[in-house]
Amino acid sequence: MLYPQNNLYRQFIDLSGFWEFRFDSENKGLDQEWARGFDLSRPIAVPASWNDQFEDGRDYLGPAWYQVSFHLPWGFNQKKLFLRFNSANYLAQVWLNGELIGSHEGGHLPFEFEITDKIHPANNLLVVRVDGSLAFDRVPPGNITGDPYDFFGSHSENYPQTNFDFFPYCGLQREVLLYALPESSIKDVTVTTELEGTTGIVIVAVQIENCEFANIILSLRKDGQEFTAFANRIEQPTFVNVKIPNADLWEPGAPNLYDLTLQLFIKGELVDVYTLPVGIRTVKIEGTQLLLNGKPIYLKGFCRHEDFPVIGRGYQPAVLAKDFSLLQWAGANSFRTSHYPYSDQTMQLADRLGFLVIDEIPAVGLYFREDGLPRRLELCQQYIRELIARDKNHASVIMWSIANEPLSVRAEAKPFFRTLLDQVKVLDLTRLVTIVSAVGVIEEAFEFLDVVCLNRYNGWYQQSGRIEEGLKSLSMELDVLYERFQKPIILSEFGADTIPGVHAQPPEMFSEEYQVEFLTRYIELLRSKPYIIGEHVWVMCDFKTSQGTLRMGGLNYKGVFTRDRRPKMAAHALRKIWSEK
Ligand code: GCB
Repeated sequence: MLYPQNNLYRQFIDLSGFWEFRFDSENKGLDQEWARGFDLSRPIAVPASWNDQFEDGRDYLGPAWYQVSFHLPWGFNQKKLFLRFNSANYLAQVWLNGELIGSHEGGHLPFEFEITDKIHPANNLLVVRVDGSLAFDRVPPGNITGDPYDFFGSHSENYPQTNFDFFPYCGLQREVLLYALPESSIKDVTVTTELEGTTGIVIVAVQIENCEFANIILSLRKDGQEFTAFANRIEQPTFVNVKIPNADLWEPGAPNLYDLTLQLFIKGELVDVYTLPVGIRTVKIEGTQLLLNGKPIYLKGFCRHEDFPVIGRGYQPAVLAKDFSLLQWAGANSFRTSHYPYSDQTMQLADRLGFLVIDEIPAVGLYFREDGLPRRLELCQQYIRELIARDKNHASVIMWSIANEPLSVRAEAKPFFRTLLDQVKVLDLTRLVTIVSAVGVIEEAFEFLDVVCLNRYNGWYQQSGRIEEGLKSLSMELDVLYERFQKPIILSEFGADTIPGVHAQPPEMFSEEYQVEFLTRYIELLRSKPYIIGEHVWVMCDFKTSQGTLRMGGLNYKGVFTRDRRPKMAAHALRKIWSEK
């Protein structure tokens, strides 16, 4: 799935701005045909979650309706036209000029529809119904009766009743794009890279739409150097290899990118061009080491959330720029997209600025009671398909995470994850796969994985106030885990809620000193274990979640930065550690 771009052959426009909006709390919009246009609307900003834009909207989870009108821009005539939604949470149905053009389930991943035959030159009406309700058979799930979390402690009294710890923000949270392609076009490109000594090998698989025979010219450019290759026959896909002697490799600290340009010719005429950045790098596990370009690398960084006041989970370029500059300032080299795929732009910046990413599908809070299990499996399979289609060409992505903290103590979990893992390996053999677990040694599905990820809060939820004691049991647990599975381990979450400005000596829970002590002591322990390949602190910034007794003001305060991106004492402590080693 190629991100739309503007050049002489392709165009896109962003339909972001103020749209018209209406809540549908009585669920009467479908019967009353709001799909043809509705009244009594109010203006809403797109992209952004709807929840924090209105006084009466925070806890309303859907359904709700959006509409906007637009004209076909100059230059879009005589082309194939598509509408692309970069994400809508959770269930979207889309009508253009009164006609249903499609629907999509699941937030955080893009979907698109061809509209060539449905669009008018002027006054098009686009209507979208978005339903963000929480339900037991959705992924991630919510409003589950009984207590699926009796293993960890209950989320069931939280409001809204999510099965996960972040606010279930809803709406058109990323941009909606209208884009145009030529009649025959480059439909998809898959780039993988290998190394032979110092020679980089770039393997490009090209899918062409609507032409039997064509020629492709492919060029890779960097710093005035150019490497070209040709393909004359079109098979689906067509493979083209380019060798780059003494290649400039991509890695944190040196995120070298080549510009890959594909040109599609039919009968000698140039009909389409697509350009994308390519980082040449390899990733693999050898013994207990994570190797990037054949050299061991240790992951230092954070889990994050897409979360900011007022915009909720909405895409906001300035917030993203700030977050990357804070990652750099702290000396991080990596992050995990906990607990759902982040915006396309996040991935583009990670490539450009040299961050390693563990890319996670929105499979958080999974549980394995029979009710709705086949449907949850199908949704996870859809998310894996969509995520790999979207992110497969990003050098930054080194690992796919297929779940966060599944309640996988039941036997059903093992075949469930075997199916997902096999699917990932069919779609992408070049990256690693993990599950981020809270159950640890009893997670039988670990045996299928490349890397074990473990979340731990000893000294916080357990051994509260006693970091030393917590670390002792963690140390033993890590050794047992390694002993059993013989795989490298990332401590993928560890952290302590911290109220900025609260101080205590000796350190006490919720104080800034306690967070410093907690994180630094954890890191000391992790660095003493040769099979540990990374440390990801929970969490980069404070973030909004459901209301509950553990979440003061509806916020998770484990941020090393506040929700408005100011450093707590721990941010300075991490910066010191991560800039030294
Ligand atoms: C976890 C979850 C994360 C929570 C965190 C916490 O294990 O993966 O979503 O926010 O703990 O703060 O409790």
